[in-house]
Amino acid sequence: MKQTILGSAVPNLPWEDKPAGCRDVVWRYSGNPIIGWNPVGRVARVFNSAAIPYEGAFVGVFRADHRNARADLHFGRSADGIHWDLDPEVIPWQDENGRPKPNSYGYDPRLLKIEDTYYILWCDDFPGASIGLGRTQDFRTWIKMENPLMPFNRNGVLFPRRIGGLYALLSRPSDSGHTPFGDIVLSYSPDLTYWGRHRLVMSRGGQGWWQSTKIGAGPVPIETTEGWLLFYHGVTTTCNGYVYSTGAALLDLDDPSRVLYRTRDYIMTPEKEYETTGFVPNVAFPCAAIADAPTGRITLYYGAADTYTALAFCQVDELLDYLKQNSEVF
Ligand code: M1P
Repeated sequence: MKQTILGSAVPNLPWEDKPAGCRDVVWRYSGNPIIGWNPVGRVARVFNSAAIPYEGAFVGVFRADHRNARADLHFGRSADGIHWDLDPEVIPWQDENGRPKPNSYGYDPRLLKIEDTYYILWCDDFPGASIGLGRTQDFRTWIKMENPLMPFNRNGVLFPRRIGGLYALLSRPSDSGHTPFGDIVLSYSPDLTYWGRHRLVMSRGGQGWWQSTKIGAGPVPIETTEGWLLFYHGVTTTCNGYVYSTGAALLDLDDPSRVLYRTRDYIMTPEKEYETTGFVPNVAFPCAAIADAPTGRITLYYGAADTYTALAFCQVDELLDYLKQNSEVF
């Protein structure tokens, strides 16, 4: 069998086959949501969170909205990627000199490994929304690094390897509120501190209204033989507020500001009750994707209605075929 995903095997990937008769290219886990209301301590809701394989099991960095409605980041572990043991305390960030450097707030984390270090990106308070960046070697000592970009900005997502010798970062310049605009931009850095060579990757809009208001990168891009597979959120504005759906795109491997394909239609939109009903209705917001390279299986972790954590699945070859046949690049 040809291997499309350039990555590792994850033999214990959480997975469920596509249900008979399902016509969608992405399908949901029948046990959703995997994290419900009030999972631990002061934490009321856990959603828009990130997980990766680690030492034969899984670890995650979770967006946890506390009972005072403020968001921060918590660490968690899981044997199977489905049942999570969340730390009741927030991640204890420190600066480069070991002094405590707590977040004012933190949300929408992404988690990845580059070379021998694990990196966490999140929406940080600069003041005002900006990209936060931190690192850890062991998920015990957490070092907060320089903010990569000036405020306001959200949805920072690093590529899992250097491209042309440089670190590459997707972000979505924004304002400080519930931003009514947003496109995906690429920036490069030689050292994770100084960023430049900014390029527009994708804009909101197109024929489909589902991504007419704003778009933002989702999980860390997956390297495939055909390009970087990027899941992203697309937002439309209705008379009752924003609706967050999920799309996918394929970016050029050497120059990821070049969009090769981009889904014309959403691949997932709020349909299930746990997506349409909650603290913020009508949100399906992916922040992590774990791929099992030999089988081409991809498991998405997404936040539902700013309340729940949920799983969805797809097969890389099927998704790439779908992308090629149902693409709109503008
Ligand atoms: O409430 C919906 C989403 O709103 C914001 O998303 P974005 O800034 O990308 O548009 C974030 O607060 C996100 O966490 C939330 O799910």
